[in-house]
Formats: sequence, structure tokens, C-alpha cells
Amino acid sequence: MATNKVFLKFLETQKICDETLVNFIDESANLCQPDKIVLVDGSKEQIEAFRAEACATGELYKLNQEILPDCYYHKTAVNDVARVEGRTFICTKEKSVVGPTNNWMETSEALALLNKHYDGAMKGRTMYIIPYSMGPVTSPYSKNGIELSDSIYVALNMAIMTRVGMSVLKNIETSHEFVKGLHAKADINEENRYICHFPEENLICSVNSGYGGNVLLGKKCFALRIASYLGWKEGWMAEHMLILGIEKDGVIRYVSAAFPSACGKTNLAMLIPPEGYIKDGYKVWCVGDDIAWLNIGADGQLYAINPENGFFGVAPGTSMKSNPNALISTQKGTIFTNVVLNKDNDTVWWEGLDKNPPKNALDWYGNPWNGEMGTKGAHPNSRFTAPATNCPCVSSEFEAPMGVPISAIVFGGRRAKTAPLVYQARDWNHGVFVGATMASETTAAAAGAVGVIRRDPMAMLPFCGYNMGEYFSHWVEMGKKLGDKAPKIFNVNWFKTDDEGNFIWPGFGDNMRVLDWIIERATGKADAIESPIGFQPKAEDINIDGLDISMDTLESLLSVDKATWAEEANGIEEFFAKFGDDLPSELRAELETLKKNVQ
Ligand code: GTP
Ligand code: SPV
Ligand code: MN
Repeated sequence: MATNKVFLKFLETQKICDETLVNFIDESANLCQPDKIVLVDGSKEQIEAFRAEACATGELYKLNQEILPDCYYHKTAVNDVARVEGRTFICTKEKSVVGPTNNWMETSEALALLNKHYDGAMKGRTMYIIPYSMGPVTSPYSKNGIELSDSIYVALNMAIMTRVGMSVLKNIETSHEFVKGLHAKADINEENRYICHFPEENLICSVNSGYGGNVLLGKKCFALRIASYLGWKEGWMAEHMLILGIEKDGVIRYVSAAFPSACGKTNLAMLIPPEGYIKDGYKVWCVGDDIAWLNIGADGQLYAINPENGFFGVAPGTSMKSNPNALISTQKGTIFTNVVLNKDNDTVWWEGLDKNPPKNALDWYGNPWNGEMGTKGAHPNSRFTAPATNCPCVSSEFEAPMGVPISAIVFGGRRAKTAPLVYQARDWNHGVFVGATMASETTAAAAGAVGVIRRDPMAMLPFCGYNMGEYFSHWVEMGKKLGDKAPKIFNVNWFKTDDEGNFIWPGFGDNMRVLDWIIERATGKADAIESPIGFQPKAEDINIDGLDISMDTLESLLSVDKATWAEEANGIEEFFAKFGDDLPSELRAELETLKKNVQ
């Protein structure tokens, strides 16, 4: 109580008086009872002090500062290494608001339950007040958040992933708008873990976790679940999409792409084109690797901003070969979570980094480990938190307040068989259908079984903050507003496998070959043939120069098997049935067309 009063006085001296803000801090502190309250001002000095403190308590481990300057290592609890979809809730007054794909709790019931877990949860701990902006502080599309957290790891991660500091507090003093977030680690008990979103109250509550997507509340909780709801109400869209610029002949065109978690967004966003393409002057610029906020600009086109300021990327598989831009981004100012710690030189390692695993290391459990043990050293969902400005191919438009104009939207997932390498939707509504019927094999990014096919519309199944049927309608409405200025919509699949289960398409940098066709189509330059599921390239229109792939293999990558797609249509029909009358008639009509086309 006393701490609280002192802190509120301090806020007053800083001219921070927004009533909602002061009450939120006051009430949360009264409830959680921290010993100390600290305002995160975003200054270099404070970050440095936090790092030192976190190292002193063992929450962070300082890595070799000569090899990895300003880099630190962190390990989460063994039961707390991924998002927990089963314990993620959208809380509203009426259940109908959240629809059939979300876990629901009634607002006041959820608050009562959470309050029990928050009660005294910060005793003996420090509560960090983290003012952050999703999007460049000067952008009219950006939004403010305040996260109260008792984790110094969260404070340090938020300072990489978002724009943190006093300018945000000043913004709140004038706009009086912000999303409230309260996070308490409590005792990391998974039975009592709750990630709750209250879109009607602009509130996020997280308890009993210390892992990434569950606790960095600006990311999935705000920038997708709460923001998708706000976008629905306000006429814009928050999507699980990377944003990249493709430079060709001195012109840069922008593409946004939605793939489910751990399905290749970070990799595509930082792609390095194959040699022949580089010679021809192609270059890829990264605007964002995970989330896009899409608004219709004054000229009627769709514009994207990346609300984030860093990358929370999957470590395993990241190498100088697969994604040099991502790896270089992690060489300074980065926090590594649940990777291997090399005790010989205080550096980090993970599966797929190189062929030289350390000899004397600790695995992600913290147990002695070396590459000969036959077990995995890094958790498959181990991550790096790296500043976006580290990225060698970061776009010059990264801070652009109005964002970048989008020429094409791409959907995709992990499908071993059904989906071809690429196809284009016939028009916007067909594109919405293509996104709405996306399916993918599950990955380690969420707790639960891996490799199971599930429908994941627009890669938003775990992230849509309201009824997904309404969400589909919102997409249809956005298309009406965009009219002939709407981006063209495509679907890709890098993950088709042969009978032995090997990926057929080389992927990574070679995905440029597919993006090339997409851009040509989006700008009306390339030809296409009509297939039962949409437009497709002629095999000779995908450049395979320098690839170890035959024309026959390429044709099989592009092939669409009617019988398989007839089965797919049945699966879609079953999935759509979930939404009852909330499914827009436009999508029902598209399903009928598909069924006819694959007969
Ligand atoms: P989130 O951060 O969870 O949203 O993941 P993401 O979509 O950004 O996925 P990311 O780019 O981190 O890739 C995840 C995994 O997919 C890594 O193991 C990559 O090596 C692998 N991957 C990415 N692109 C390709 C590709 O083109 N082909 C193949 N075969 N694998 C890929
Ligand atoms: C994802 O799972 O899609 C991620 C990682 O980007 S997390 O921030 O944990 O959601
Ligand atoms: Mn993601």
C-alpha cells in the first residue's frame, strides 16, 4: 500500500494523470501487492541496469560480449515453453461474440477467477510498468498499451519487441486510449495458467506463465486478439502476416503473407533471392515477420504497418544457409530463450545452426549436454528476441507512419499432399474462401500434438478475438470497400513431401521463384491457366534455372488432384458447419463452386 502511494505521487510529478491509467496501476498494485513498482522509461541506462539485475538474480545469463554483444540467455520453466491454446480465453458478456472457435468465459466470472490468482501474487517482487506502442509512435494507425508485469524478462523483451518509454505515456495523456495488460508469473503452475482477453474492456490478463506469446502482451494478445476485434469495429484488419518488399527493376512491391506459427513467415520475410535473381537486380526488404495491421489509405489502396519493433523468431533451423538475415539479426542486443548454452565460450547453439554442436553445454532443461547424446539440445520452439533494426534487409519503410501499399496477399500452410506449390484466387471473395479454408500440420509453437492437420483460417485460429464467422464477413466487407484496388490473393505450399516424407520443393531463398510469379500476376503481367481451384502458372512460368528439379517434378508440385480436392471440399463443408448462420453466404457459394469444379 505504502509503495503504491509513493509511486502514484511519482506519477504526478511526471505529469501522468490519465485517470484510467492511474486507477489501473493503483488497483492492480493493491491486488497483486508488489514490494516495488518501477516505471520502464525505455532509456539505455535503465535497460543496462535491468540486465545487470536480471543476471544477478539468475533470470538472465550474460553471453560472451565479444562474440555476442549485449546478448543474454534465458530459460523458461520446463512446463512453460509454448503458447497454451487450451488455456487462452476470450472473455465477453455474451458467448455469441467469440463464436465456435474460441474458448469463452463470461467477463465478471473470468475477472473473479483471475483476481483470486492475482491476489498477493507479486509479494516480494517488483511490478514493472511498461508503456508501449504497437506501431511507430507517430503513426495514426498505432495503438498504445500498458503492461504491468512482475517479470524483468518481460520488461526487457517488450523493450525489444515494441516501442517502449515516456513518449507513449505522453501519447496516453492526450489520447486517453490504451489497452491494459496485467501479467503475474505467480508460481508458473500450468493448472492455474490463464491467458484472458477482454476485447469489450480493452484488457488482457495473463497469469502463471513466463513464456513469450503468453506474456509479451503486445504481441499475440494485443496486436492480434484485441486488435482484430478493434479492426472489426473500426474498419481495418489485424492479421498474422509477414510484410515484405520485392525490389525489381528499381520498383518495390509489397506482399503480406499469412502462414500458421512455425510455417515460414520469418524465413520468407528475410529471404535472400537465388544467385541468378540477385544478378538481375532482385532484392527483398523486410517490413515485418509476424503481424500486419492493414488499413485502407486515402487513395483507396490497402496499406500495412508492422506493429512490432523486433523479431520473436524460432531458433531451430535458423542458419547462415537457411536465413542469414535472421541469424545476423541475432548477433547483438538479443535475448535467446530455451536454446543450448555452450559453456566453453558462453555462446548459444540450436539444431540446424551448423554441424558443430558444442562439446560442453547445457540443454534447454539446464542439464549437461553435448551433440553426441542423441537428444535435442534446444527446445523445438526455442526463440530469439532480436531488434528489427539489426536486420540487414530491414525496409527503409519500416518506420513509415502510413505503412506500405500491398499488391498481393498470400496464404499458406504445411500440407504434405493436397495443396499445390502455388495458385491464385479468381477474385477477392474466392481469396477469402482460400484463406478461410487453410489447413496446416500443427507445430511446436503451441503446446499439444505436432503434425496433426487442422483448419487454421488465415493462420488466425488461435488469434482471432471474436466470432470467426463475423471475421470472414469482415474480410468480405473489406473487399467491397477496396473494389478494384484490392490486392490479388494467392496460396502457396512449400511443404509438399514425396513418398519418403522429404520436402520436394527446396524452399527458403528459392521461394523467390514463386514470389516472382505472384508479383507478375498481381501486376497483370504473367499468364495463368485455370485449374479447378483457381489460376495456376504454366510450369514453364516458374523459373527453375540452377535448381536440381526436373520439369516433371515441378509439374507434380503444381498438380491438383480432383479426387483429393473432392475430399478436401467435404472437409471444408464439415468445418463450415461449425459457423451455422454466421458463415457469410459468399463463402457458401464459393464452396459450391469448388464442389462443382472438382466433380
Ligand atoms: P512463428 O514465429 O511461430 O509465427 O513462425 P514463422 O511462421 O515465422 O516460421 P519460421 O520462418 O520461423 O519457420 C519455422 C520453421 O519452418 C523453421 O524450422 C524453418 O526452417 C522452416 N521453414 C521455413 N521456410 C521453409 C521453407 O521454405 N521450406 C521448408 N521445408 N521449411 C521451411
Ligand atoms: C507464434 O506462435 O505464432 C509466434 C510465437 O509467433 S508466440 O509469440 O509465442 O505466439
Ligand atoms: Mn507467429
